[in-house]
Amino acid sequence: MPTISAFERSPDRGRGLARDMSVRWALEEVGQPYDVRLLSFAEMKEPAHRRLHPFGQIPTYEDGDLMLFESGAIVFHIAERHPGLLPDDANARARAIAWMFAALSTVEPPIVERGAATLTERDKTWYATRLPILDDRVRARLADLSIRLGDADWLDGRFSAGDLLMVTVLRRLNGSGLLEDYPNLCAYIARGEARPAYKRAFADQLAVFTGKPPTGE
Ligand code: GTB
Repeated sequence: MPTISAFERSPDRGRGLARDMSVRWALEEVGQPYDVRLLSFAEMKEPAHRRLHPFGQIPTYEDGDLMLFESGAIVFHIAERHPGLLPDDANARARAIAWMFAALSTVEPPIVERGAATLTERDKTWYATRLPILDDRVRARLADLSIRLGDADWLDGRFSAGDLLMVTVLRRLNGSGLLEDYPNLCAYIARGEARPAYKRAFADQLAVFTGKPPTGE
């Protein structure tokens, strides 16, 4: 049974924004049970954890003699080892993998940069000027993604690991007010969140924060 690592006390109060969420969701989608090692911020920086994660972060993934870090690599590994998250057809599989990269390396960076600014630069003189610039960079990605998605349920045929990562990334914009201009993206996120596997993963990570047993499906 694999073991993943997660925050003992997530700064998002269990709202599914920490990066163990995509790993939990992927494991739930493929029906793979897993253990969780909860870590304090101090424990993440200790040598024992740095052996698993060179940057002293979560999530990590251990299965037998395999140790992995980077949520995208972990989701990819899970998707490769189990049916359900990547198509069998070679070309469709390659396209789904492209969407995984698109989520993490094209759509997420401006979202992370905006999020970091809202957390750390609110009191700076430049914040009022900089925020609209960061918003526009996010909007540019959302606009293109919205056009590509159109009225489809998922990005390329059936739900894939590409959708799993894209929905996880887009959720980081909840509360920003930026998603609301793209109703099809809001519906896309809602479709992801409605999946039973997502609900189980969300309930499990929320239960870590509340200390109460999960109440999801
Ligand atoms: N690229 C890596 C991956 O995808 O696995 C990034 C891993 C990462 O950023 N991990 C964060 C971490 O361990 C937790 S998820 N941070 C501690 C540190 O670096 O010392 C990032 C995160 C944290 C909190 C929220 N939140 O509260 O909303 C959202 C996302």
